[in-house]
Amino acid sequence: MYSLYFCPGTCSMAAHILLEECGAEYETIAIALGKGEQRGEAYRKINPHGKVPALDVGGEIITQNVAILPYICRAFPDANMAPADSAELARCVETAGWLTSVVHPAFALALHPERPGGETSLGDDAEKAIEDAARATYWAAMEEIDRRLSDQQWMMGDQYTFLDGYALVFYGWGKRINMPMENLKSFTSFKDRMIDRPAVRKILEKENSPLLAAA
Ligand SMILES: N[C@@H](CCC(=O)N[C@@H](CS)C(=O)NCC(=O)O)C(=O)O
Repeated sequence: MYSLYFCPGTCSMAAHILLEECGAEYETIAIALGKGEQRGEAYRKINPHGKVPALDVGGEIITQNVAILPYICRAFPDANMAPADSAELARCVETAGWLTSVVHPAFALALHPERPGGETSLGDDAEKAIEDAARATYWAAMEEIDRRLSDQQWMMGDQYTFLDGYALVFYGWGKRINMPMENLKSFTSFKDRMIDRPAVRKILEKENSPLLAAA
């Protein structure tokens, strides 16, 4: 039995989708990020870094999407959610690493350009410059994913993998920061294919995702 600490609409959706795709037995524990629950004493005992997702596997806590997603795939080999070939697996993790280390931080800065200043306001001009740079980085990443999907149906080609649920998170975030995601035809078709998958739809419904309203 797995317990997933998550918050709707955040990057924890990738693990949520994957558990469902794998047919895992799991429960979910919602952490109210908007109320700061991730910084509270109780959740710090689960993840001292105060972030979702965290996956509890019989008392062993795993954090970070790049660790959680391959871990789940390995626990459910029959679900075939990770490439069997070592080089292909490395490519898959490579893209997950890029999403987590480049694209995710760009989204966070686009949404909260004031955060680098901490307690001290950086001023409107500096915050605007941070926001503009973050949005440019994010949009370039969305275009890169769109190009990648132009001649393949899934992020890794013919095989549907853990990377697909993770990529969907970023499509949703692009909409959230008012980017013209529908102009990215291949990425948008991918989003539609994802929504057609029963496991994905179930999680989007459970997380009350705006992606369904837009579909
Ligand atoms: N690199 C981490 C990032 C985790 C992360 O930043 N999660 C966000 C939600 S998308 C979070 O918990 N934010 C709460 C906060 O920063 O206070 C991963 O991929 O698991």
